[in-house]
Amino acid sequence: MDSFTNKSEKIESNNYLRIWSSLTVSRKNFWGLFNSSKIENSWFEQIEESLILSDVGAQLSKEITTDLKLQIQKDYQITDQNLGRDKLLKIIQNKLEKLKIENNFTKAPTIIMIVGVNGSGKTTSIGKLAYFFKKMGKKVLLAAGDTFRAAAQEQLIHWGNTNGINVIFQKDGDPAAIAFDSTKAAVARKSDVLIVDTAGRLPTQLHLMEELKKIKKVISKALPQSPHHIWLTLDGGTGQSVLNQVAAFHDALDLSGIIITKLDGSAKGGMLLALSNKYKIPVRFVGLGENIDDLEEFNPATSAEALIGKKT
Ligand SMILES: Nc1nc2c(ncn2[C@@H]2O[C@H](COP(=O)(O)OP(=O)(O)O)[C@@H](O)[C@H]2O)c(=O)[nH]1
Ligand SMILES: [Mg+2]
Repeated sequence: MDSFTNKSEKIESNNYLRIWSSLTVSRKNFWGLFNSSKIENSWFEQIEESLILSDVGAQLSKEITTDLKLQIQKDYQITDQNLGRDKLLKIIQNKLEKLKIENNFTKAPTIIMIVGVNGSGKTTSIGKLAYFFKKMGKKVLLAAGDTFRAAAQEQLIHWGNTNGINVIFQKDGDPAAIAFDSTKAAVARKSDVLIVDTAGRLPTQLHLMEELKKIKKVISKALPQSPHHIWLTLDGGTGQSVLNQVAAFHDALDLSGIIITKLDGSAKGGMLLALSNKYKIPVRFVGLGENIDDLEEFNPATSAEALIGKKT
């Protein structure tokens, strides 16, 4: 029992450190705002500005700041910025909690389709997810459904080889046919999880959005009630414009999850708040680098703290 507790605590703190080190750019915006023993009116303006600079969006930044101000005015105990920070943290955390869901993949096979714009991290995330599921003891199968670029299939085959996982691909194949065959194969081979890669596309490319709907449909023909999940990858550095991507993909496909990638780069993370304000689509995972284990399940408390910084 003891060794188990120690181990899980260690994992928890590792996760914490990784998310913490990822959002430095956002945190910098809040530097020096939690030191003073007095809260002046200008402090609220600075908080609002820092939220905007962290990609939270102008309107939501205003709402959060107004809420913060009201709460602080009501609570006479709060006199210094450090206590004000605690209130801000709670407001942010509460919003992020709306994006959290317990990942639960008990159906076998669970079919997961990954969609998103070019370069948003679909194939890389699939590689990391394969590793994640394999570590859980699950039998994983991958489908190289990005037939648009030959290199994309090779990239997935590489990820498969790294993990000792089978990848289904067809040279010059049709993505819907690959998705159909892979789903049948996942059933026949008694796989626990099948992850289907797709070619990147812009939501404005309507014929390509139709193609995704077709892929979804043929998967359901191969196995009724599937795909069980359709997840959208979003580049964490994209800022506010991700909302348009979410709207279009959700409209077409009824998403059941989002993966925010590249939070380790210059991403500010504020778009998480923007998402929580507008959608009820859970953030399943966050990508924190290019290595196979650079993927974490989304954690609202850790992310909130990483966004604004620790107590001073
Ligand atoms: N730093 C970093 N790079 C990432 C992450 N996820 C993907 N990438 C990189 O982003 C680029 C595009 O990724 P890819 O998976 O090919 O995108 P796709 O076109 O959506 O399949 C590649 O160079 C990846 O290595 C991440 O979480 N962090
Ligand atoms: Mg790809």
